[in-house]
Amino acid sequence: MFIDRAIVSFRAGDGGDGSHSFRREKFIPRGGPDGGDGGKGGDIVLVSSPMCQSLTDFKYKRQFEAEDGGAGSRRKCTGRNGADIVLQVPAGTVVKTFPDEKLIFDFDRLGLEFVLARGGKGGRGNVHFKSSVNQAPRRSEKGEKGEEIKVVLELKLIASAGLVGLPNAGKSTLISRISAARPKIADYPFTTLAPNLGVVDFHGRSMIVADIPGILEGAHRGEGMGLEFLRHIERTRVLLFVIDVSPYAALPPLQTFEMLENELRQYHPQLLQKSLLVLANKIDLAAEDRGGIDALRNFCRRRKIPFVEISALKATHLEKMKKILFSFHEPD
Ligand SMILES: Nc1nc2c(ncn2[C@@H]2O[C@H](COP(=O)(O)OP(=O)(O)OP(=O)(O)O)[C@@H](O)[C@H]2O)c(=O)[nH]1
Ligand SMILES: [Mg+2]
Repeated sequence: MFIDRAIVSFRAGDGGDGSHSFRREKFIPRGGPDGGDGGKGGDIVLVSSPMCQSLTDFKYKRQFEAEDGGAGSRRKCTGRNGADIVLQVPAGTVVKTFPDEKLIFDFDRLGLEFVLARGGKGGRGNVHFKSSVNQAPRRSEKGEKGEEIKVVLELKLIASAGLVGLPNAGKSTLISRISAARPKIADYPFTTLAPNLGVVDFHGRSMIVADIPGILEGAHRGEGMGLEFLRHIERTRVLLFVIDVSPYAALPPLQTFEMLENELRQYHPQLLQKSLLVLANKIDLAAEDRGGIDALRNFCRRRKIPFVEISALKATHLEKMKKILFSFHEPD
């Protein structure tokens, strides 16, 4: 199962208590204080790792506790430090407070490390409290409490371009033609239930394209799979609208475009400020009457949106499409 959102509680370890003990040895009558310090509690650390692709692990375990520090003991022995817990998250994970969802940390690339909850400091043992006026301090400190926090982990895939379209438009077919991704493809809606990423190469350059589940009219009200998956294309630079222009499509091409645009607007108007590229797909099936396709083409011309007729299935005009796609994409 692909999990891209989880609510998880973390508790760092408490610091160990300081000790108050006194040196007791046969020939040293008043040996003085020798109570050691408590150890530090373990931290909870998150790391963005290439080994981790989704937040699935947090579906099954929603509570993590790092180890407490050990108590100090006699002969100035410091307690053991509690072990840290280091958890892997995929690059693209954002950490937000629960329940108000304020941003705490953004793992926007691989290899980042963030201490989410700090272990408590160990308490000081009574050796530290000896002074000229108090040779036998009975005082020692308690260990500090470890931090506790409940957060929302949310995955926003890191892709440069996203495929947007009605169910069955041919998005997965397209990504399977332009990258090594092999998503499930079938002649029914909602074949894709989780996003797929593909790396697309073009003359020595490459970019990541996300194939996401199809969007229906009313998705912003929860129709179909809703708009949840649009979160994955929030960060892309380019949106590719894949529009079925065959006679078997659910809606005429221009109407499809308008519906998709409207759903995106409802989700987040800023999505529409990205570069757009309209792909009229399934031209291999296009009818003699091209009225619908021409209406969409003319509309795109007026709006200055690049428009390419393709057949994902037959791999027609995909080079032309890639050329435009890469013209939007400046190397990071
Ligand atoms: N003739 C023709 N059929 C196509 C073309 N592209 C996709 N198809 C077919 O359309 C159907 C749906 O293709 P998918 O790639 O699964 O569509 P999708 O947009 O990923 O669908 P969802 O995952 O359900 O949103 C499949 O039967 C494909 O073979 C094309 O260019 N020409
Ligand atoms: Mg699909």
